[in-house]
Amino acid sequence: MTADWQRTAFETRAIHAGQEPDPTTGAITTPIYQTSTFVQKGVDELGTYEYGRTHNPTRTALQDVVASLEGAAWGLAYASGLAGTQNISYLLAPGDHIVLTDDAYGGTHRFVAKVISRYGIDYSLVDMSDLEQIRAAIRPETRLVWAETPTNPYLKIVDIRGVADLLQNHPALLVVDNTFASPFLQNPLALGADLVLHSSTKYLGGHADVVGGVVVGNDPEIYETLKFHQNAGGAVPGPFDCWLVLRGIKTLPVRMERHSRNALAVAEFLQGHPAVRHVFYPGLPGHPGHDVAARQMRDFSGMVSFTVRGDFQTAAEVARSTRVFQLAVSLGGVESLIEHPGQMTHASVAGTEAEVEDTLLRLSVGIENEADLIGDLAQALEVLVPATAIR
Ligand code: P1T
Repeated sequence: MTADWQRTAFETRAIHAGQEPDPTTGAITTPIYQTSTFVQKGVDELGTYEYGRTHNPTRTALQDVVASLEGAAWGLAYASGLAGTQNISYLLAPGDHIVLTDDAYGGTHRFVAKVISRYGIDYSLVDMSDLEQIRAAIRPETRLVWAETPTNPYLKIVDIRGVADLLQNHPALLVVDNTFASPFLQNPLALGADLVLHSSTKYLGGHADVVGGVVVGNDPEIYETLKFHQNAGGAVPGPFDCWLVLRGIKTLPVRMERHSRNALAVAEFLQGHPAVRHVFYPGLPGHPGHDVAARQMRDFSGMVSFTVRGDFQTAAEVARSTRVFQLAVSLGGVESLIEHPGQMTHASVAGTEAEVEDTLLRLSVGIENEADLIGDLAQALEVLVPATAIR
């Protein structure tokens, strides 16, 4: 007997939804169906599965659990977050227009500005923490409004319900990249979004050992279009990668609680430090998006950005000097990371209107001991920032 998982709480669904014991062996853990093809009953009689690009049972389990956690009717898993973004772009046609957050992951900006713009799709970048700017940017031919919240790397907050209300009488779809929040902290569909994208490389996977993406939604026609193009294009995840994300998701709630707690402590520490100019963390009461975040998120997640007093060299020196925080792109794993967006994750936006400050550093605060994390930042800031830079 199994429970009706949809009636259970998030923590229970994270472990069980889409993951019934294996029907042939009773294995409690969803098997890695490492197979490229599935035997048919006859030439015109398929089983449930047919070919590994089209679908795979381990992938189905992953799609079902993320859909359940986001309150969605369906989910599709991809080879990366950007493969999911690319798949969504197939909903567009030449002449269409996108409104994109001016503070998106650099790869998302690059995909819109340097790839699909070549196929007759125009775009506007706006500060989506300001609903008026979104309203002003929407055109009759706008077909996608693409939000991230919190944004990457400035942790701006977009009022998801506010944007959905703006689009009520407009055919544009609202896509929310929910990577920085994870489904444990924020469910955009419940706030009026049409599609939710995750880079499952981040919090869903949670252990910096897999690259993947997931898109969820409710509209069956959009599902059919995306599914068709995914199969036609082929950017699908392998069964083992799906399994890694499935395993990560089981601990998502406990990890997100610790990420959020550690990040708040780190943000409070940085805020009081003389070598730090500004701290960006929506959990701080002084953050301009704090009230909206408190309304639409369960907690504030593990991403913290800050600018240092000084110049690029000062920031680079701090990034080189941490010992617990490892210098690397990506985020959302159990281990803490530090990076310089201007040179690393957002290097592709240099020279565009989306450029970031060169004194900006971004932290993915992991689930290590809080005092170790703060001690590490303290030694990097206090020992390595030249005294002359602290003014
Ligand atoms: O790397 P990939 O799985 O393709 O996901 C792309 C992506 C999409 N959305 C957001 C908000 C992201 O942060 C990313 C990837 N970001 C990083 C690698 C980074 O360090 O910011």
